[in-house]
Amino acid sequence: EVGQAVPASQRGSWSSFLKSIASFSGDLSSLTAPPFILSPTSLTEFPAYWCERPEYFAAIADAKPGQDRALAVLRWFISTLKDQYTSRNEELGSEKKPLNPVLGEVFYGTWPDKHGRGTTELLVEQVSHHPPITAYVIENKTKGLRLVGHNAQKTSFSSGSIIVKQIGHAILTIQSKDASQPAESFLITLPKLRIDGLWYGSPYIELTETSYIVGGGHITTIEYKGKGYFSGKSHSFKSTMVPIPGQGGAGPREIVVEGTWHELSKYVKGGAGTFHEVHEHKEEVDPLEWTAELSEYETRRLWFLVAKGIREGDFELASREKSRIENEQRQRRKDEREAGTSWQLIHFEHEDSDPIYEQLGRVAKITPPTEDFYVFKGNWPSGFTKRAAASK
Ligand code: CLR
Repeated sequence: EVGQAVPASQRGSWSSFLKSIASFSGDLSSLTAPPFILSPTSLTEFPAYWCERPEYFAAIADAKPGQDRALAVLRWFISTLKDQYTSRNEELGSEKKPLNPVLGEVFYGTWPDKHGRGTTELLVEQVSHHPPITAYVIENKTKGLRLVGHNAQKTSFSSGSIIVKQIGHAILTIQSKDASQPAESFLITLPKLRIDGLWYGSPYIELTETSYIVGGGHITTIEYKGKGYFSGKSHSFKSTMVPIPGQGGAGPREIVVEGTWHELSKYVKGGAGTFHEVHEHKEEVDPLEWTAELSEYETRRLWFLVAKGIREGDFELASREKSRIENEQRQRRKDEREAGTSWQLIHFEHEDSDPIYEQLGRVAKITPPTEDFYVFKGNWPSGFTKRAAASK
């Protein structure tokens, strides 16, 4: 029966929501969904998933350049998937519909320095509203690591599932400890998602197809499968790392790792034993305090009452506040049109192509041959410096 997990009073609106997604592809964020499926979290908070296990991020800088480092990048990448793709199910009971960020919405936060791993800093900006695009930077200055990327989604509907193609990529840069050496870059592409369980009202994500990590003289191809494939288990993956011809260096020619990305993976070739075990312990980002300097568009401040309404079941409050925010946005855009101005990005500059993507992507024959990019201007708000000083 439709919607076992749907409150009886919302079954009607859940089936209309399902009908509307079936006959629609593009930007799901604009569709109205019933209250039970709403999440109080804005998509600008999602880039924090890249760093909820900051020690694996830091370990990339400590690894030896070459194969060891490429493995450290892969281990960190795999360590982020559980939080990225299963945490709403674990914490909220199912996948939910996140809040759709407004243009210029920002989210800032840090993870503290512990055991010499350095402080990790996160800066996120919503750089487009239609279609929704989120740009982010994650930096560990002590270790010389910086991850810059952006994210958009193309959604379609196929045999009862929502298919989400992730648009965008991330570039990880590692500054050498020897300042005369050039920085090293890794290109990271993103998997495709399938959202199942819609009929019952308890959506969950499975990853499908392939994503890549290219850099450090190696290409890693990660294949994702659900139940009934490699290991017969949900959330399975198989990664194959090979040296880039002519750049390989020492080490086995091919390293294959297999397992599940939310639990345990093992070497099946070019190594032995456990590759990675995902521990329960994760660290949520600590957002910067609201100060006068922080924009009114700071995510948690902007959505405070909407989120409160959703959490407390006061959907009248949630929808009133959501309409207020949306109307204000429409007014802003209208004012800009009339004044002949346009919204200026705060922390990023848009480029139509990305030379690092082109260069590393070509090596692994990744398509498309180029992608646009949001270059970080380096303007961290002073709240980061103040927090760093206070923690000394
Ligand atoms: C955003 C980027 C993150 C990984 C990630 C995880 C979950 C995805 C989300 C991304 C994009 C928006 C998303 C969400 C799951 C559900 C939601 C696809 C890719 C859609 C818009 C909502 C569908 C509505 C049903 C749940 C009813 O790094």
